[in-house]
Amino acid sequence: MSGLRIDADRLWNSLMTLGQVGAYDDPATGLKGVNRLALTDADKAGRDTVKGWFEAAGLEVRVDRIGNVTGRRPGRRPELAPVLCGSHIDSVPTGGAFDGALGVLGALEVVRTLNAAGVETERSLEIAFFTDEEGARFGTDMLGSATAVGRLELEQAYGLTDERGLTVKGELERIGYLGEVDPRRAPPHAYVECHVEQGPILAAAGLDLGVVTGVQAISWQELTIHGKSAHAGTTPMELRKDAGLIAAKINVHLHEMVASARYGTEMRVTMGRVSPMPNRVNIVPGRVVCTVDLRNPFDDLMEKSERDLADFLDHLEKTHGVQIERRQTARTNSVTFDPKVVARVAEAMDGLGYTHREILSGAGHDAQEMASICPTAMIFVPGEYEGISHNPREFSTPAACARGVQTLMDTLLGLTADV
Ligand code: HGY
Ligand code: MN
Ligand code: MN
Repeated sequence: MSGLRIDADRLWNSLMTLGQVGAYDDPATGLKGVNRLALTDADKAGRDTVKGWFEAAGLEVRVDRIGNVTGRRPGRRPELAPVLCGSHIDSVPTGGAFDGALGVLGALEVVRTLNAAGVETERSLEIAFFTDEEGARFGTDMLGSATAVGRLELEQAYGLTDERGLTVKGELERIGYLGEVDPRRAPPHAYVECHVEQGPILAAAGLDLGVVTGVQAISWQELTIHGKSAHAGTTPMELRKDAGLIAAKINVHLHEMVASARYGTEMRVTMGRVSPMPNRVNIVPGRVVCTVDLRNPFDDLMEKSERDLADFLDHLEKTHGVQIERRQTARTNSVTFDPKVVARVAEAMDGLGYTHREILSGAGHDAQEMASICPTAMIFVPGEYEGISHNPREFSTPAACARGVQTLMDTLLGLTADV
């Protein structure tokens, strides 16, 4: 245990202040939600706010060519690889104040605490927020961190477009975050990320925190179903090529795959976006764009489920006379975090007297990208209301957030002392 204590109120104030940036009145919940969709004006406002806090904390701030922002707190041994921590501040359109923000502002709170105590670390400490972790606007998740580790090529990332055809590069330029630093970063000594669990497990178990051992596999596809638009009243059923019916059949098949448990009992499926055209009451939809999000802790079962889906799409094309375009927009295998860093997170929690358990992450995180270039681990903070997330109801208590960030600090202090 370091003996240094973070300032829980200062952390909470930062979280609530950032939570006001991109805030909106959510009609579905009657709550204030957060909409800081990547590279929008709201994201820019959030970036400007947090970058200003990085600078006020005396950090050497750099913006790279994909818009990742990193603040460096030099240590006594600048020649050694730094320890990195952070997360993201972009959100889904119906987000809460904690997803991503806790990891970035928790890292900032560690810096603020070290500054106030006049503590100099051996290794430098770097804190970062990565561009478009959510993938909710440009279609692929962990965009900034995947570019930083080389899983995505910069030019490929630049060319991604949103539903209005605006490109990542154009939007980075528009909001003033098209930096000049090469995003491919040298491997840090280690990377640690604090994040809300976004699920019910820790709260249900009455535990203080989670020690994250890894992330499950993720597969995102965008399907464009080409049928034939036609009059809803005059077109006999047997003459229709109803793209809406095909999308529904696909969704039912996805849930049948889960119910059959033939790809394991932990497979998760989501058809999050369904956009029919012409989208009018009296026209059979001639085209539907829909998305398929598959998750599975086991890579082999994920691959089998993807093949199952592909075969079913082929079957629909043959039996319904439609054409289904398929575009893989995100694909990551499961990731196992470094056991030694995972152990140091657990030791920090034990030293602080926090209860915890190991847990696999159901959500994707920047940490899964960093794990490909350096020893990595995560800290999960339990959420209220069954850990709901990607919903304005997302909430973790001040005490829970403080426990997560205190653990982050103790873990980082240990790692920066590795020489
Ligand atoms: O989709 C995810 O798992 C993450 O929230 N981007
Ligand atoms: Mn997140
Ligand atoms: Mn998220």
